[in-house]
Amino acid sequence: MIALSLRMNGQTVTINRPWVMSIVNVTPDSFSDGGRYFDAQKALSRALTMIDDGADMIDIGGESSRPGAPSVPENEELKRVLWLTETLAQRGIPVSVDTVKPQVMRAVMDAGAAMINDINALRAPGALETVAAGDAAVCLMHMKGEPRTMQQAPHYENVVEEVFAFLEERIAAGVAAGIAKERMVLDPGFGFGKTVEHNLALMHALPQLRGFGLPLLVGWSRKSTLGALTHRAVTERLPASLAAALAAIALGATIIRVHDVRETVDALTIWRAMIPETA
Ligand code: 7PM
Repeated sequence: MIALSLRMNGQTVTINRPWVMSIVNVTPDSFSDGGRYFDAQKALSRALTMIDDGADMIDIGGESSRPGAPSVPENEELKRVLWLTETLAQRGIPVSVDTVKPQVMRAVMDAGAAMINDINALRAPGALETVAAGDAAVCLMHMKGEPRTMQQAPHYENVVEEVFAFLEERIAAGVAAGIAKERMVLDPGFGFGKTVEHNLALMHALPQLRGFGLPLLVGWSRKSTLGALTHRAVTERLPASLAAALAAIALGATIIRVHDVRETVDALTIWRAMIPETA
């Protein structure tokens, strides 16, 4: 693959092979068994297992972006993500935090987060300034509408043009606020206000998205488009998720966001051994 670089916390890292970002949700519905202390320890041990399995980065989320999910107050979201961010960062593990809230962004950057993963692309008031004042990398993701209602009949004249124009505008807004392009990662936001057809059109356009010259992050893991194409329930979507991850890499994605780290790392290892020029 063509190497790209990314600046995170003052260090420019060269990305010369696909990175696996692994999902750790610290929301109440992602734990079935009780108290906060136990939850935190469980999340930590999950994250450490994922690093053992070959994850390059851990993406911590404290607010579900599931359609219809209640929004989480700032202090509650912070309570969920801050300790884990700090604990992993102290061990030298690159941490990304999935949040749209400036106060959460500031606190996790102070705790050592390497990336802010914002499904809202820094559109919240104060988000641009907050990221500009820190030095974490930032993922700018496209979303049409808001999580609660985004899957209710999303419509585009031309989904590819619209997503490109959106990302171009968010890059410009970031640069104007003082965020260096070298800190940015782009994401078309599969499933965020998009039908199956929209998602596939965007997937086919990934090679063009590389034209921005920035690393691309993609998340296909277990998503409903994979369910629609395979007629599989969410718990049965691992094969589809692996195929989607490899396809995204072959089309130019740099970072893939996944639930199933071991399986994805194995699939990538074989892909890279066999078709090295595509990954
Ligand atoms: C419901 C809807 C539950 C969507 C969970 C999700 C992405 C992300 C998510 C992505 C980036 C999921 C998503 N997806 N961040 N956060 N890119 N950058 O399926 O595709 O994990 S949450």
